[in-house]
Amino acid sequence: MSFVLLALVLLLSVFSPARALWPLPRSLQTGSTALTLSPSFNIKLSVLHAPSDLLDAVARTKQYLLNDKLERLVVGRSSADTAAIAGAKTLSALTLQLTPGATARPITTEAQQAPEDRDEAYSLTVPADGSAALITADSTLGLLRGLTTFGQLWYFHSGQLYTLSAPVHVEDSPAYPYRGFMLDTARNFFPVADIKRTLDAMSWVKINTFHWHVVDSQSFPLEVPGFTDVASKGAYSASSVYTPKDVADIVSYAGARGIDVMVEIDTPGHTSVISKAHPEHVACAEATPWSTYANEPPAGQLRFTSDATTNFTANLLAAAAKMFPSKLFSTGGDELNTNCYAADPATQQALNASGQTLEQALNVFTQKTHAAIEAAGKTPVVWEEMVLVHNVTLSNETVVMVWISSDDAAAVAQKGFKIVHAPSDYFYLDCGAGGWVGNFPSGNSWCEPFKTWQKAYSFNPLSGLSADQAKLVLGGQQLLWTEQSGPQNLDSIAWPRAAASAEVFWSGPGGDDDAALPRLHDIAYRFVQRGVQAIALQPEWCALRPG
Ligand code: CP6
Repeated sequence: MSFVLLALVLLLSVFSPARALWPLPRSLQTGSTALTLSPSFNIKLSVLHAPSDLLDAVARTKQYLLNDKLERLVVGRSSADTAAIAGAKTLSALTLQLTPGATARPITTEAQQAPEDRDEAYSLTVPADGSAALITADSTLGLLRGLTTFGQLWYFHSGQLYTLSAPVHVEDSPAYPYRGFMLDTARNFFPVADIKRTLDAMSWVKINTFHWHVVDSQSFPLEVPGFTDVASKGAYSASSVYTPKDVADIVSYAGARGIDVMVEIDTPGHTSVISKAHPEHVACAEATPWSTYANEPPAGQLRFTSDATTNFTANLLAAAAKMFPSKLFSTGGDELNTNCYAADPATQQALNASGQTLEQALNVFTQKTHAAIEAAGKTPVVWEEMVLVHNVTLSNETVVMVWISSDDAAAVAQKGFKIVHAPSDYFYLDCGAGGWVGNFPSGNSWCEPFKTWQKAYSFNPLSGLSADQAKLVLGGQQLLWTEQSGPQNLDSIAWPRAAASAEVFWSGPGGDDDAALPRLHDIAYRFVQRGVQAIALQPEWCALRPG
């Protein structure tokens, strides 16, 4: 019995050094020597012409170290550890070094490359003897990821920051190049400050893509130059609008945190609100009952059989694309309702005149809108229906988001498209639309079962895929649809749950829930310290153990 206990304690002391790290580095070696962080601790840049966003990241890291105060040891308990800290060596410097020959480009520039081109690898060494710690990387983005890990190593006790696991050596790089988080700002509006706070939280768990589902049928809060009437007539209010200045602010805030902003202008479905400014481009906006013509109210879809509407859409997308430096741009393509077009005289007339089927017309529309995206130097991203339901012709480069079921990934990969996993059965944070009674969401049918962090954490990106299909997986993301969410519950519905996929796609799948919980608890604690109201996953008591 006491042997089992001893074995358990030994096991805990082997695994506990990683308790505060999220996502878990891909290679981690730790010792068992105590080390404290000097009050005059300094981060030195051994980087020629360090870009300002790297300097800012250094300043933020220092701020977090001073601020987090993550307590694991309680005064009067764990006297051996307290004594070890009292007698520990002190770390007074961390050096950041770019690999010789590498250029110090802004983190923002590195982050805004195509997913496969981003270099997020770094190594981190924290010696046990108090000599300077070191982060090395080939890119400033890698240095940022290293800083994020460094900031997770430290606990707080009696006025001091310490680790009990020196020396530390980390060799790290992500398993997948796309690790995202999606926010819908159309069902309910989120002020810029909420989005920035979310970007901070994303960066703390090394999420690198903000999929911004900015507009939908209910509201159009994006002010697109040349198309300002769509937002002025389609936003919920004059203040519920993202101006080009707001967008630039969000994009640069994200970039400095190693995050690319991929915008989605969902077409041709989910576009009812465009009818406010351009009724001629929207079919069935007034059709009743809405439930025959759309999955949620209000019904209304772009008249893609019309040349004028196709040109309008291509120009709108091109203008929106100019606002975002990302290489990715989502044109949506989900949940198209064919009843709407069957009931639309203008669409039927156009089809009769051209001799096309609806599917052929959709193909032409998609070619033209995607050509506009490609002319802007970007790769189109679509929801899975474009491939599995409509079978439109898409460039091989197109990225397909699998959402209806995780089981659909193989069918998409079979067609040779790159995949982002966004499955509703694992990764939906919200309740979606639920059912509807009249014009109001009713019940939370889509929430059932609620997707726990454990559910998201159990996702295997390669499940059901052949070796060739597996190569097409770019990564994945959790998603927050906001029919029943708003700024008030943003933090608590998203965090720390959305950290689950961040680890799956950085560290790889197969993590054990019991081993993950203390680490997730610790990162959630830091979130709260830094102003993101992540929810508790366990009684605080559980964390107040030595380790
Ligand atoms: N809006 C848009 C939505 C959803 C999708 N697209 C959605 C569908 C089902 C559930 C949740 C959300 N609300 N534009 C699907 C990609 Cl359960």
